[in-house]
Amino acid sequence: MKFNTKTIHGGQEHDKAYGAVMPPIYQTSTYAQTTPGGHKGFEYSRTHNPTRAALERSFASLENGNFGLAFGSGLAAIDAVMKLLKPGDEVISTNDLYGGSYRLFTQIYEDFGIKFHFIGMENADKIEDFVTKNTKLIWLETPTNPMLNIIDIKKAASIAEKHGILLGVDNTFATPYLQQPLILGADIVMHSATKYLGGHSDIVMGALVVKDQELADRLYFIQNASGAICGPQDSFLMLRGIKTLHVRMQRHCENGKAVAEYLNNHPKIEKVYWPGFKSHPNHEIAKSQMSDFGGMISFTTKGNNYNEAIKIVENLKIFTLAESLGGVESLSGHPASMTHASIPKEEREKTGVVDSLIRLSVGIEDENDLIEDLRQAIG
Ligand code: P1T
Repeated sequence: MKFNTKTIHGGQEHDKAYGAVMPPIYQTSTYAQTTPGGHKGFEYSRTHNPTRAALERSFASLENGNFGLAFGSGLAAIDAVMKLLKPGDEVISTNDLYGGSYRLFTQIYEDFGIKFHFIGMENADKIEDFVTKNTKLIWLETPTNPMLNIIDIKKAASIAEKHGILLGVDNTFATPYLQQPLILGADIVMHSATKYLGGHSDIVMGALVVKDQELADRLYFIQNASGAICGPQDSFLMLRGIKTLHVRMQRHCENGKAVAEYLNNHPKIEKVYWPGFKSHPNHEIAKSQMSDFGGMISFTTKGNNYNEAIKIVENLKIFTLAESLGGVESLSGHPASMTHASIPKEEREKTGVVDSLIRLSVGIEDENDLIEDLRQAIG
């Protein structure tokens, strides 16, 4: 089945009772048993729910995995991956990553005795320099949030395989429409499904997909034992959102290109971060592992002035100033004071998250309206 068919049919079957084309919302916490253990495969909705199960099959199908897991948020999904680890274990992570992931790693899991190495992975060979006998996980985002760095997944996977380490890829920015990490050798693919998968800024949810049965069993155990699941109503909405993922992503990419090129030619703009530019340091890797370049763009203004950046995001009218990304509507954000505020200033500035950095999630509105909005806001 091709990707554009999988978004609609992947892992789905018509409802057995009435033939409903969409899976029913099984709004139930529990299931009748005829005798203890005498049930139809469902006992309690933390463990299993038929609507969530339909969504988990869809996730698995989109990412070419065998097993999908849905969680109450993207961070709950990452949290489940971290629970695979034990005190003394080490993780090598991208140094440019979502501020909430960094906060989870440094303010919760470091206290539990996990050691994190945050490194620039633009040259993925560097990962190997940090491998020790305790390294259990390589964790990367590509493209990264918010600097749009590109990391060579295949190379990271070969290092992980050589040393018997798990490779987890946060595929939130790319989506499986653009990039399929399991095919490139990753063991775990993760999504903040809140973003492009849901696509309508109305659900908070996380996803994991894996190929390996034993790894899946450990993660299902954690999902049930820790309980950070999502409900049936949200599962239904997520399935509905996924059905248009391919169509939305195509437009996100077209509009993203138009906006990136407009900004790149603007005299007040210092630098535009977007993997579609030939000048992007890892453009060739982006071209080889992604089918297009997406709708996420970051940029800085000349002079790196905090007040000027704030004024631009305040002036934008169609781009809404808000946390999050990946919805049909365009959003702007100021990472240093919003999504990445939990990363200390010296740390975030090392990766490029300076005071004038603005992040755009380019939506699927008319591209001319978006460019006109930027023109009036930047001045
Ligand atoms: O918000 P939540 O669904 O828990 O997902 C966390 C998360 C994980 N990974 C990446 C790459 C993310 O971008 C996010 C959430 N990011 C934002 C809210 C944001 O505006 O960047």
